[in-house]
Amino acid sequence: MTNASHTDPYPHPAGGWGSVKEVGAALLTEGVLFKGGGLMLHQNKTEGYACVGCAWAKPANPHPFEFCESGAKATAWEITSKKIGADFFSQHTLAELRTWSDHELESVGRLTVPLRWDPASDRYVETSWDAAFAAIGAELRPMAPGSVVFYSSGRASLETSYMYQLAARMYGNNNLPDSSNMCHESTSVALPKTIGVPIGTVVLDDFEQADCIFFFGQNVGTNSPRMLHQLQEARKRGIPVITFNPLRETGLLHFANPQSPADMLTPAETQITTQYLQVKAGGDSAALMGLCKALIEADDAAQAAGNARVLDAPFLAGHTSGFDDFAGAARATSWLDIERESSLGRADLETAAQTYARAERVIGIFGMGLTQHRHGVQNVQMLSNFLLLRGNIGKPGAGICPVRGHSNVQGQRTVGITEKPELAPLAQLKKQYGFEPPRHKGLNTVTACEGLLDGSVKAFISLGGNFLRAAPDTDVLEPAWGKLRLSVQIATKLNRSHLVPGAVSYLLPCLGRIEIDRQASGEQAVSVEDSTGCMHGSRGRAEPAADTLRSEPAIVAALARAMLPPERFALAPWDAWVADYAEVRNAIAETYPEIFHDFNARMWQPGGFRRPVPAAQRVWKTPNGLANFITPATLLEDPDQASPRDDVLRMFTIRSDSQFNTTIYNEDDRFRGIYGGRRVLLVNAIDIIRLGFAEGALVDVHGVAPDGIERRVNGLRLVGYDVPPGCIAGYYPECNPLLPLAHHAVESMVPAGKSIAVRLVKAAA
Ligand SMILES: Nc1nc2c(c(=O)[nH]1)N[C@H]1C(S)=C(S)[C@@H](COP(=O)(O)OP(=O)(O)OC[C@H]3O[C@@H](n4cnc5c(=O)[nH]c(N)nc54)[C@H](O)[C@@H]3O)O[C@H]1N2
Ligand SMILES: Nc1nc2c(c(=O)[nH]1)N[C@H]1C(S)=C(S)[C@@H](COP(=O)(O)OP(=O)(O)OC[C@H]3O[C@@H](n4cnc5c(=O)[nH]c(N)nc54)[C@H](O)[C@@H]3O)O[C@H]1N2
Ligand SMILES: [Mo]
Repeated sequence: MTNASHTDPYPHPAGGWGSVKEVGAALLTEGVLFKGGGLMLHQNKTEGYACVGCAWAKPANPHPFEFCESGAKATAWEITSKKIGADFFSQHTLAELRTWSDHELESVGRLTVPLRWDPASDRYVETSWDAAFAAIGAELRPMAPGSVVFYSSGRASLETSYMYQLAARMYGNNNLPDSSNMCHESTSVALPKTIGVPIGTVVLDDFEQADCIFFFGQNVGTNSPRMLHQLQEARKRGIPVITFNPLRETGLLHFANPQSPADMLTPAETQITTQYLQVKAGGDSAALMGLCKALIEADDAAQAAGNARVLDAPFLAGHTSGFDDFAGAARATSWLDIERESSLGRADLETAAQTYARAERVIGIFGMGLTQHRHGVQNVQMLSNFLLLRGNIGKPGAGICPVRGHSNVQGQRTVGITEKPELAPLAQLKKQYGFEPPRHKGLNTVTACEGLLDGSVKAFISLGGNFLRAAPDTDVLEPAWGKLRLSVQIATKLNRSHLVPGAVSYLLPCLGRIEIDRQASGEQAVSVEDSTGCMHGSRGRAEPAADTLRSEPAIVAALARAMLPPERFALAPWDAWVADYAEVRNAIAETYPEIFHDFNARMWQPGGFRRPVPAAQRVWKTPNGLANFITPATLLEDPDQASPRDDVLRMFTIRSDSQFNTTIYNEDDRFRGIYGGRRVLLVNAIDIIRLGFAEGALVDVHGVAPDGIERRVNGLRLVGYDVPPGCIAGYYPECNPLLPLAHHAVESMVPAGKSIAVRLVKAAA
């Protein structure tokens, strides 16, 4: 990796010709155009395959090209014609591969054969599937169930995920952390308390009826670009979009639809955001409190003057609880505190509040900018409070819209991937399979890391993902990982987590979702749940990278056979499931009839079939049967880390438009105008001078945490950037060594990657 980067502001809209060029380049480099001409036409289509990129909703009437630049890159990356087998590994030791960058590792192509780590030569050597499972089973059978972790990244299908959670529970634990633990877990913890569902209430149709949109901490142009179609349509109707983000993100500023000839031939681009508020990282609770205060005080004034109410009084009276407390807190909060904590001005917040008050149907969209904070749960609840004030939940054109990350991360939770036993249908599993599911709390991402550090976790099974790079405290965790007795990695591409072996380590290559999956009953389909709670079928269309690959359901079933006592394994029809995934769907429907009845028939419904979301009908599945206002505990981002020292900066970690999480397609960040290197920090010019540096200087970044552990990332280059003073941005995963494991959201335990306390030090020569 290099830090010989340069910057070049990106003057163009998101989408547009730049996007078309990038899509072509991505397909070409990976040799995809030659592999199957019409493949991309099947992306996100009924009877086609669901994109392996983000989880944004797939419309019932898709565009001919229902994909975006990011999705095309993800597709090209998965079905690349590059591949590696045993030869590759005979040439490289793990020690050598550990010196490669994330980009270099994945770009060698698809894994094709099952591999066993040979400690004597420090190389992966080819093994047979049978030998691999025999050895893995021999390790797992005698282990204490509590010492084994079953991680999953949010890409695996509903079918695979259901089988995986059942295998883990039959093995004897609820140790099912998933990528959601680092992502939208704050949402899943926040919303059941406020509106009684763990997911959003908005569907695509709502975008057509909304008359105002509020956007918090989500980078739509890069991370869910297909949503730009809904936003563009909404903007063409003239509705206001108000954005809260410390960075002025290209996709949130303007968009040219690469699928519209008119947009491409004329310079006409759509302005997306009508009011852009560059909130300080971690300042959203304060900003939202400002909005709520403005609305509540305007309502007080309207009542005093006998004018029409500003708030939706009948809704507040008939549907909610906790309003008086919350309103009292809002009135009591000073504008001084709000302005200081959000770094936004009162006048701007009042303007935004007025726009909100004029609208009848408001959607609140959010992403990692709210969830990955010490007060991530509270941030989400503040957005919910704000929407409830005018009854903007549970009516058409309005609602709360968390934008999920991985393409099936929401669905995994729906079919039982959770470490929280109370969220899994344990009684039903007991009835359906005749075993006693474990009732104790399992490990989440943070507690699994703690277990790795204290040695209580002895085996780590990864269904996809790149845990070592995605998790916090990289430099602390990596050495601990080496103490594992067993590491089993099920993956499509080589990554860092595969290169830090335990005593016994296997790397098992699987089919991707875009590939044709042939089993005994013929070609199989799988299913996923999108961000709006709609379930879609997905059928692979590309020839597999190798005929030695196995599907994820087949691997999970073989794992179950290897690790479970035979009589326990016999309690579920694993072999029949692998032969025909429709049988897994029947089992899912039996476990969750309300959501998945007639699963096989409904999965190809255009636009997907939606799971019941009672809050969308104003039925509140909360303990008191009402929607709850929750008064925030504090507006300070992190009282624990409050430091009087003014050389401590608040770092937020970001993704570029050339990455999917830890998968780095290339080193450019076109939309932000950063080229040729990710080892940079985006810093306000005033801070650069104030701290005695010059633009372009190399710095070492030191973590500032009360635990006394030295955390560092060395040799980052300072780039003067339009970011609020006191905040700096750096790339994930490169900056993860600076993120302390203990610095995570209250209640949800999502690592607080959007506010890391750091100091900059002149780079050691
Ligand atoms: N192409 C592509 N698509 C992806 C991914 C990818 O890596 N690449 N990842 C997928 C996954 S798993 C996820 S979870 C999603 C992530 O998608 P997002 O939710 O968009 O997450 P991030 O890119 O981490 O950053 C979100 C935005 O929050 C802003 N931000 C940072 N701190 C704050 C804050 O304190 N307040 C506010 N208001 N804003 C803040 C940042 O400037 C950035 O614009 O995308 C998914 N889709
Ligand atoms: N500092 C900081 N840290 C963060 C974040 C942040 O914003 N800042 N974001 C967090 C978030 S939101 C998330 S979701 C996590 C992501 O954490 P993970 O989900 O663990 O990581 P990914 O980078 O998505 O995983 C990529 C790997 O998945 C494997 N893979 C790809 N497709 C498949 C497939 O079809 N099957 C299988 N079995 N394997 C496959 C490939 O081998 C690839 O190398 O990171 C979190 N970490
Ligand atoms: Mo995510």
